Amino acid sequence: MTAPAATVDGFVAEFLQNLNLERGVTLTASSPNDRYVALAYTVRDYLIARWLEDRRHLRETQAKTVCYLSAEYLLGRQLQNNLLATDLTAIATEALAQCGVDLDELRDLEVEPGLGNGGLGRLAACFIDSLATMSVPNIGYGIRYEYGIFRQTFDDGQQSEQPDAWLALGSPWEFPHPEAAQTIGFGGRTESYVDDEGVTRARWVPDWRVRAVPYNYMVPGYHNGRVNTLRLWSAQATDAFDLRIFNSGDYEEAVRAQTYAENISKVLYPEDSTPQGKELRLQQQYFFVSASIADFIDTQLADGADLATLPDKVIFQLNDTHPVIAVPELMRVLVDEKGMTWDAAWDITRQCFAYTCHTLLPEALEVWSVELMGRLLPRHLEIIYRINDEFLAAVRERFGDDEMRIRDMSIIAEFPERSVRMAYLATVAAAKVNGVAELHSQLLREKVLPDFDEFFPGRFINVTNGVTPRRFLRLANPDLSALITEAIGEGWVTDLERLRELEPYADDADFRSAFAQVKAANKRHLSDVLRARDGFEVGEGHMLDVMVKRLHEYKRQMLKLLHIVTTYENIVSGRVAVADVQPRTFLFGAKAAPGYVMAKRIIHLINAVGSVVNADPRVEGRLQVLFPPNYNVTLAERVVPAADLSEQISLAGKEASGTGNMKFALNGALTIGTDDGANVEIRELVGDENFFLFGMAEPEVEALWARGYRPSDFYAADEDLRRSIDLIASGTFSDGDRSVFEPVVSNLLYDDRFMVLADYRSYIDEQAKVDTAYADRDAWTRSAILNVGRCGFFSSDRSMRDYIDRIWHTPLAM
Ligand code: 9GP
Repeated sequence: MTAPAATVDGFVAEFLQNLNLERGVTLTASSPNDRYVALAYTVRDYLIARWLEDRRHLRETQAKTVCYLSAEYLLGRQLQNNLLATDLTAIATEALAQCGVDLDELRDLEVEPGLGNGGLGRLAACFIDSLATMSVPNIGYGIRYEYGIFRQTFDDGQQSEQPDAWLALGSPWEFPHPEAAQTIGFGGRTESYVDDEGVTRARWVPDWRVRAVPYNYMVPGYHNGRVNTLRLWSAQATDAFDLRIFNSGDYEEAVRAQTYAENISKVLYPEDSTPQGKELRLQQQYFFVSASIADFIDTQLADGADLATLPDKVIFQLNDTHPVIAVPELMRVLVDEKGMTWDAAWDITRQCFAYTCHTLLPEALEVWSVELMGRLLPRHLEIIYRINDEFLAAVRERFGDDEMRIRDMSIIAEFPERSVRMAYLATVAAAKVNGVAELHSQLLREKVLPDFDEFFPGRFINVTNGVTPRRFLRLANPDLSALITEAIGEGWVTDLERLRELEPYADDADFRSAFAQVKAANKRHLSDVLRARDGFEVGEGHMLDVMVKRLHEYKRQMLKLLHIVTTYENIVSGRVAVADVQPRTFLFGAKAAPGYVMAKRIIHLINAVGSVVNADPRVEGRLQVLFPPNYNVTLAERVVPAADLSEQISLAGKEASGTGNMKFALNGALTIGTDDGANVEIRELVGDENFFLFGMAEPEVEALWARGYRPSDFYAADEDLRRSIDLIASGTFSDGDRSVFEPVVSNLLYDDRFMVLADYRSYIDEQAKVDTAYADRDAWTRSAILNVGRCGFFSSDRSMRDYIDRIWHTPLAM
């Protein structure tokens, strides 16, 4: 099969044909959705030949493949990215114009697949983009949730959640393959039996099953003709299952069973960093990893391939604890289904997995109760027990009968209930365990898993996260991209370290002026988008101060809000002249997990403060608070290029890495941040003078906890803080009703787990420095250029090279 001619005429012909054949309409009778789908099919047509060829080649060469196992992929819109990858944007624009169709209008029709919560899922999407661009053999495996992350709306300033029906109009980017479905078992029991050779073996007899149907998505590399695959699994009832119940005459029960099975891939769990330990979630996890392992062995390995060589063929990268049930699953397949000895299977398994930990929050390290695991996956529980027994025997051999240590290192926890610690299981099984930023990896070794680090020297390493420059610079910020290309040539898009060549331009007044114009144009563009979307306007000439990320107490949106309230209070009480305040638009974007009550209260408070501030003539033209609902990848692509100031203000030691911080710096925003996650590395690279650092470092946080932290002491000692908290408590932002935000206030004064009050003074003082710095616009622009020039390290291409060198040892090209 060959691709259509990459010419305007070729594109027009293909587009019109797709309208006819795929949509059954003519151009004149077509709806916008028809045109969007036909366009998507046309772009696909240019990719398919390469895709088929790459898949054939991969099967033939049996090159070692990275199987990325991730419960989340936050992809963002596909159309523009695929046009960029195939270098078809100009041709498509012209071809559509000849048909009287506007490409931009069609682009805006696409509903992004929101199959992730935040940073973790977006990272997975950046990684598969980089692997394709670097021609590394890769299959991304995950779940095709029918409903992705909820759509957020505000009712009276309070979050409400609507289902995300991203598939309502179908998705032209997916290729369903029901014929390649896998059958996944659940429940039942295990039994032992004697095989033909007289060996006693174990087997699992599940009592219900679902079908896992793969949907393939193309993952094109940038301008290299390479197309990798993302394979997402959708759950369907098995025929056997339905028929059995149906034949018993219970039609309703058969329908119920079908719904039960299909529920598995129905909806993405909306908890970010704090999994809830729900049964359905374990079902989802096992469902997709079991299907993925079977798929790899059945369809990627050559017929009759020797499974002993599996580690030469694949590395399964575990994206957080969510897919860790893959470890006992591979053991089960090798021992129970393929007849290997336990030791041989364990030897293989240990080489086939690597584990990335993305958190430092203890509550985010998943545990599953033994009761649930035994009920849902009885054979896996047996396997986990045996892995644990052998591991603890090795620990005993090395350290003697140190019961305390044994208890601390056991994969099975005894309190508060017997449960399986998935991070421990992953650590025991993985060839390498990595954190996602230098500080995070260090804390992981020293604080979270120190016994394991001692026991497995060299197993723990760091790979600092990165972001794809294709989507977050080249696509999202076309004007800056053009300016960069004009200065240093094209190569930076796939070799981001080349941005270093921009450094001398920071001292070039013409370049600074052009750079500042791009920033101003991006702000106007954002303003246009927000006006159409939410009726908002970014203040003309304002500094755009942005905090966009999931709403979580550790990220400290509350601290940002206290800064806003302090600034406002200082003006309205007359202590600070309005003319002395740098005009700023504060922009928030944040979803809260639907069950996270405090996070939702904070959203309510941000909106409430915004309503009062935005309506107060005393600060008009000076302060503005915008909180567009439903922050997602599509909006991020508009916000990031427009920002002046990037807020990365988590309590030190809590944010594993952050990736938004990288996107902003690469787009020329200056960071105000704590010494946390990848902020540390950003500051090292851009230089102290181009970064606003504040707050306690992690050891100081620890020391304060150890001394005994009393937030009310900080409240009592700082007048600005007192006035700000009192203003919130007074009901000023809640029509005089003091009860509305009382829980937020009490939480700050009497609990404050994330030490907002302890870092308040330092934050306010640093914000004053931000104001002063912004007043010298030219010097600010210089710093912004240096941020761009020095952040090439944060390309996900570099992250992928680090994974290849330090963990995967896969070939760099097929
Ligand atoms: O919270 C981390 C975030 O700091 C990091 O950038 C991202 C990607 O590594 O992962 C997040 N972790 C989770 O969402 C759950 O562990």
